[in-house]
Amino acid sequence: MAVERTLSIIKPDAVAKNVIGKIYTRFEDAGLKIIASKLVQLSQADAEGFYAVHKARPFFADLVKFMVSGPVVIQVLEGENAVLKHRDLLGATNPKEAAAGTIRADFADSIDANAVHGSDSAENAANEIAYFFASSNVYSR
Ligand code: RTP
Ligand code: MG
Repeated sequence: MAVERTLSIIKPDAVAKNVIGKIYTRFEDAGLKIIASKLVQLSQADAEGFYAVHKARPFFADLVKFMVSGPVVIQVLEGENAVLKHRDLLGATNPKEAAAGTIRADFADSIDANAVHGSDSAENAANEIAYFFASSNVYSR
């Protein structure tokens, strides 16, 4: 199994609930290393650029509005099969459909406020990581 990197964002709802540490513990317990991390308030342009792939979708405006509604925590996770492993930890996009014990089942309220973003492929992960972090601020270990 290849060592991969993925981009993870703890969204405003989970930051507001004060569960950053609980979510980080789940990553660490699954063998994912946090190799870059920052707490930031995204601008409208940051959020629109990040979600540009969803620009034509009906939920785009609400998604961007939600992502700028408060600070987020952005991290790069590294480990074997990191992209899929992280998405398995998150569970289904809609928390009502997320399996018991997943992050979204335990911490998310709705399909909009669904606690954490995760890259959906290694290729998209590389682009998303570069969008938020200079390579000099990613510390593989
Ligand atoms: P994410 O990108 O946040 O990890 O979530 P995902 O891959 O599971 O879902 P995606 O299809 O990429 O959608 C991005 C985010 O948009 C919101 N969404 N709302 N109202 C809706 O039908 C709808 N569909 C998606 C969700 O917050 C989702 O995480
Ligand atoms: Mg997605």
